[in-house]
Amino acid sequence: QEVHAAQMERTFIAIKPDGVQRGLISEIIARFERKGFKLVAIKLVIPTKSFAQKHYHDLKERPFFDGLCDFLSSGPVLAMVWEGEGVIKYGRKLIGATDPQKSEPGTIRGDLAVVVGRNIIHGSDGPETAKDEINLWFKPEELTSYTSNQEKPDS
Ligand code: 3AN
Repeated sequence: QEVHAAQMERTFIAIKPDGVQRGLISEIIARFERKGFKLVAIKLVIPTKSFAQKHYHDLKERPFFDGLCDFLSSGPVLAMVWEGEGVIKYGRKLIGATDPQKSEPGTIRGDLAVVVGRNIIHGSDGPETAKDEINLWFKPEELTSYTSNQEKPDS
């Protein structure tokens, strides 16, 4: 029978310079992999400040905007696209609340971060921002399409 959807849900996830610098890449990727989400794009980039401003444009009125953009452009960011049923919302759940003082133990920020200005990871907050952020960070040809083992019904 036909089981494929038109386009499986995708989200943009980035490990920010503090997470990369602290050596948390494998720890964070492991959590998304073990959950069963599928990595469809990944690259390490140092964004320019103007690129960071585009990424965070929704926050431009906030007092921390300038410092936040300086920080995002201060070193390598691991940009990724993850795919799977419910990945946008559940990805946020894996990440935990924005302020690491409020994120639950067991979440990435709850287990690995202490302050909001250094909360190590970004995840899209909804379907529209996911689409915009994927388009901002990746060219269409950088997004791969394949079937992972976990998706094969008889494996
Ligand atoms: P989230 O990353 O959980 O979606 P947003 O979109 O409200 O949270 O904030 C984006 C980023 O801005 C956060 N990851 C954090 O690095 C930074 N940020 C948010 N609130 C503050 C704050 N009060 N002071 C400093 N930085 C903040």
